[in-house]
Amino acid sequence: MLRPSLRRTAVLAAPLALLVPAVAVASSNNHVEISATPQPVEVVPLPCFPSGKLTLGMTNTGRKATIADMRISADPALTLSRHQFSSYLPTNQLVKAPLEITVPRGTAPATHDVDLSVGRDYLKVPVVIQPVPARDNVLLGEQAVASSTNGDMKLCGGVDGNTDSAQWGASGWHDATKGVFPDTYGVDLLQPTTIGRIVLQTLDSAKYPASVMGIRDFDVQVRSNGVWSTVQEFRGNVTGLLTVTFAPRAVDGVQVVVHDSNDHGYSRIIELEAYGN
Ligand SMILES: [Ca+2]
Repeated sequence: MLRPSLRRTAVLAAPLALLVPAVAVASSNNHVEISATPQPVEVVPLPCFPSGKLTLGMTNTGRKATIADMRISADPALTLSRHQFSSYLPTNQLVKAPLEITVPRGTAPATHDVDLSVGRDYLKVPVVIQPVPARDNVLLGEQAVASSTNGDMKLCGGVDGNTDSAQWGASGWHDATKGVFPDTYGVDLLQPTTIGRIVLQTLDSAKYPASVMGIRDFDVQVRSNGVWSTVQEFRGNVTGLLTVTFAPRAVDGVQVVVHDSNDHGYSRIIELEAYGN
């Protein structure tokens, strides 16, 4: 479908060149190479699962700098974070932009395409919708909920499976209300799930130890039938990795209520996990 229609556009562009020189120069002299990695890209139908991340690229292989517009479209089963990527393109320089692809929970495994086009140039990227993986950590990829999220951070960062404090910027969460507490971070579960152990990682790296940047005073809570109850309180904490165990119970939510952090600024959580035992 895409190929013939693009050819038609290319053929039509030639006569237009006489009428609209500015457009014609760009389309006849400039060739834009489109790239996308990885291929195929995999998507898991969970709200916070770390998947469906594509890096788009445009390289102007013509002799003159130009401005290019990449059009991005896909099967309606896929939700795209953008439908256009526009950029000034110097010659022979790769210009990149991220594209996030998500699918609703319950979407059946299948392969679809994302179609990328710049003028006459195009690229089809296969998107493989995976089955939801079996998970010991029942919070992994589920819907995160927070009192606020700092603009540089991702709400899903605390349930993305990445517990590495060194990758804090890419995979952690912190609130947006500096010096104002409490802050809450947690997960809504779709249905009651039995858990008996919660593992919490606050920021704790060589550069940013928990004793300086981690959360200090906080309550770990679970929700059953709409009511939150505290399973453990921490006060004066200076440790990065914390485990809370309790008599297993069915819960539909887990959260951490932070009353203070060691820098008295932000509440930083790298990962929140929950297990059956
Ligand atoms: Ca994380």
